[in-house]
Amino acid sequence: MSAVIPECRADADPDVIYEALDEAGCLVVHGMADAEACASVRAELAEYIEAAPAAEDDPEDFYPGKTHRVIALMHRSPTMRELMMHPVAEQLGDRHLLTNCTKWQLNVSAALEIGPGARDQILHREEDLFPYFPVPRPNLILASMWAISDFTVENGGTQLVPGSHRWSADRVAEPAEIVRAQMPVGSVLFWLGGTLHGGGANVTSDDWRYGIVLTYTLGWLRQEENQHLSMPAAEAFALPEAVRDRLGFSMDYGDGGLGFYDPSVLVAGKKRDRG
Ligand SMILES: O=C(O)CCC(=O)C(=O)O
Repeated sequence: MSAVIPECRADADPDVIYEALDEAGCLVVHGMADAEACASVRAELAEYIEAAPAAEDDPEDFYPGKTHRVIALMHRSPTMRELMMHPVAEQLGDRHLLTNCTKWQLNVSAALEIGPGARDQILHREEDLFPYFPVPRPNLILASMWAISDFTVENGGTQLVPGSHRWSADRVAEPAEIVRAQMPVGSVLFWLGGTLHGGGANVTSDDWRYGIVLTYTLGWLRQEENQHLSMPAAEAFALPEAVRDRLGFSMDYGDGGLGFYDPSVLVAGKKRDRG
């Protein structure tokens, strides 16, 4: 039997959405962003994408060549900040991550534009960042990929191995167990931190496949992308509290005060800026 990524609409029952994701380890949700929002994201990030180098050769590396990569998206794209707070993403984060923390936070924000000639990325698990936990690991990460262009089998649609979030570390995916995400612009692919996946090859199309990756992690883990350096503190503290929390500018109150700070330092910083 060939592998399948389940699909649903953003207005489906939240329990049905979570159960589909939990069961397969991946899920495409349609109708998450309208065409106007996707065009705004493109416009806001255009100068950074144009400036991002896409290696011409294709090294035997974790990251394939012929791909534009841009990070710090919460600083660079106000529209992406709004999309980050989409109720479906919030509900999935709560259901998946609050099992192991009291606050969850953005882990990585990256625009990935895969160009003609790019090869398949090596399959990996987002949670491989935390090798100290044995596989299958407890819930540590939720990942999402927002389609800013159509994703097809030909143009680099993300490779996924449904069900692999429950596999042991030594099981290797057979070709028939790997499926490529196909979705129209405005849909979002969600996958769990334990699900094997990787960028897709783009060897038969002339398109640049454009997706925005937002991954999330537990409030008490270190963020893979240092959000405190990707977003100036003064800017973070001008954002609504819920957004700032999602960026990780708050404490995880579990059994203590991880991430405590003195707000008067921020005020002092502002005074210094004013000269
Ligand atoms: O581009 C994709 O579809 C997935 C990218 C990915 O998994 C990565 O860059 O680690």
